[in-house]
Amino acid sequence: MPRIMLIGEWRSGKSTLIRHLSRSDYRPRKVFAVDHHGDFMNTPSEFLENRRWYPALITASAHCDTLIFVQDATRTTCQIAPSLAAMFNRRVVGVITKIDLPEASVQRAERFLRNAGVREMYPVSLSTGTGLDVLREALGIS
Ligand SMILES: Nc1nc2c(ncn2[C@@H]2O[C@H](COP(=O)(O)OP(=O)(O)OP(=O)(O)O)[C@@H](O)[C@H]2O)c(=O)[nH]1
Ligand SMILES: [Mg+2]
Repeated sequence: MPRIMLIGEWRSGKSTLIRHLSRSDYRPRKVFAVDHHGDFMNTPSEFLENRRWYPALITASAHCDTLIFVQDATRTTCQIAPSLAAMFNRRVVGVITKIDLPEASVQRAERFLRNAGVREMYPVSLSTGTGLDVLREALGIS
């Protein structure tokens, strides 16, 4: 299984996504640091929201095969910097969460992720499970 690092804004669904993909009861430590859980690495949203933490993201990504940029489909703004994906010499996958909510727009989330340099995207609902099988297959997770 590939080592996977998750990056995303506050409340975008990073911890919930790790719980689903790892099929375990992941409870993140509430500390301002990269959090390891099996083959998953969770990152604090502050690392994305403030550019002074980018070096921390780049250092942590050295141990990963794949990065997931998590984008909440209900958000009307995006804090992922333009072309951020290009900063990592890794496969970057976009996961669009909360597509079950009425205010969600997959199209808008796709636009945000494209702007961040992401080409490969998977819309999911972590509430209903929609899209999770396709995502697992794309990531090579059983
Ligand atoms: N309806 C719905 N709720 C979701 C979905 N994904 C996540 N949530 C909810 O969104 C909230 C935030 O999810 P988290 O997994 O804690 O998000 P996070 O990115 O880890 O948040 P921080 O660690 O605080 O940055 C939780 O209440 C989740 O249950 C989804 O696809 N649909
Ligand atoms: Mg979390």
